[in-house]
Amino acid sequence: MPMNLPPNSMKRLFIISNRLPIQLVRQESTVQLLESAGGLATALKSYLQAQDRSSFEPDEVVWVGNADFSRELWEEFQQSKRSTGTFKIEPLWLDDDVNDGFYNGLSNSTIWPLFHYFPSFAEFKEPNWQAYQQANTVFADRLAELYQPDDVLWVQDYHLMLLPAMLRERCPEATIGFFLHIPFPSFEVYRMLPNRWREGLLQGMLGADLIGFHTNDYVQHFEKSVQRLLGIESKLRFVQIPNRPVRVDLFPISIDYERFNSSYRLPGVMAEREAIHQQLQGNKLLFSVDRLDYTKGVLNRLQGYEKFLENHPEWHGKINFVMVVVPSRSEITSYGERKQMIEENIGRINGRFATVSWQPLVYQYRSLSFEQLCAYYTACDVALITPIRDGMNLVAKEFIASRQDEQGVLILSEVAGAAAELGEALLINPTDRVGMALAIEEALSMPVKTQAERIKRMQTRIREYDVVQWADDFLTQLFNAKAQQNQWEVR
Ligand code: GDG
Repeated sequence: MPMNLPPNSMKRLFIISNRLPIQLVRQESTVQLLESAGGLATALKSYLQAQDRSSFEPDEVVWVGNADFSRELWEEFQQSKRSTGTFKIEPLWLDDDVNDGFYNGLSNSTIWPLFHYFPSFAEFKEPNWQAYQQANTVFADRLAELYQPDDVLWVQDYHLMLLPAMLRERCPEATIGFFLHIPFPSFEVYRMLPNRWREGLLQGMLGADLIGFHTNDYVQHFEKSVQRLLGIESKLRFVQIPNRPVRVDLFPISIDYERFNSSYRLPGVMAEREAIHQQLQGNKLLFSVDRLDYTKGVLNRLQGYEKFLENHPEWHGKINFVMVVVPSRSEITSYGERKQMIEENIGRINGRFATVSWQPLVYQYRSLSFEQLCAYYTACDVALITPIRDGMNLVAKEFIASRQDEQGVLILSEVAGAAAELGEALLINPTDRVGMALAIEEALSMPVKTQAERIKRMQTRIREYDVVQWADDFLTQLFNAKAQQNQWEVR
């Protein structure tokens, strides 16, 4: 695709997300820097770490987001003159009550459930909408202070949907991109938001020059909502705002393929894998890892596995399912309740099938190190990834990339964004327990040659469109969209 501006015309790249990708914690007398988990942080950090492969060379990358640490800790860290890595950090601090209404409230108890097709979990509380507006305004005001011509502002995700328009108001000439990491739901679901909110969020996003989604479906759902609620048509992927058409397109997010693929031979990963194999004593291994979230389909997965055990007594004693659930959003009631339900179901299934020498389910409620994660990806026979909805799902791509041995089978929900690219996986409907049980059986009996053929095809696709390609594609289109708008104005 031709570039209308030279790639290095970007002065600074601002990545703007709700949370920063790092945490600071005090350990004894020093301040330690820890990495934050989660899809958005993993993807963008991977991009920044692999920036030597990118065609964009900003003078500086600045990550703006809410701090999980105090101002005092930040000052102490700065005084120690230690670096935060390949990018600078610009922390923000929201008042506690604003943060609660914004983060736990509107972001995670309204937009998150609704956009993942859980309308019955969605709350519609006016104070939360106010807090959401206030939080977005704090971001906008700070960015307006920092902004200089030729900076690029890349706003991330559903917490900051109002921000692009607020930035446009404060910095009219700015180059602004917006990327949504979660699904954009169908119009019939989106319209369930109160009128001012649903129109406000769309107007907010339309402050950007380019709006990116993971899949074609999400793009179409967005265009339809803009047309039905704002009466603005789209043509050839441009929302036709007078004088400033806004580009919308799909950019399926990806991973650092090489990092996962080469992890296969890391000494730490090899040692962990060996330890797992010894514990398995020849048994087959099913593996899953997700944040604790009702969208990830953990309960359905348990029920599918239970059905499999029920239908296949011949597999009893010969298979283990390691299910890792990573703590997340524990302040929100629906998340705590879900944890209890998951643990009750695990207890029930183990109680139903376990013997003195065999436990069908091994549950770990914690996060794994990178080495442990890759060891499980490469030790398992089947990865079970069964979200009820998922914007993309990076775990699916990481599992495929890490299989340098070209073995293993991916069972993947058809409503994860990743399903659009990973058609060689065994695609299942996450609500269909019988279908899931059949897929487990099919996966366990798949010939190694077929496994290799499928994995190789998926690996080629992920390698060709890795996270660097994803970000470069987005930034290239952002510059093109801006240039096209400028031509439009001249006309
Ligand atoms: C959102 C969207 C979209 C998880 N557990 C551990 C661990 N992880 C890492 C995985 C992966 C990331 O966290 C999770 O990414 P997902 O994409 O699967 O899910 P979300 O956090 O919900 O991400 C999602 C994504 O944004 C990007 O746009 O794909 O649809 O919901 O990278 O590896 N990493 C380690 N230990 C763990 O225990 N080291």
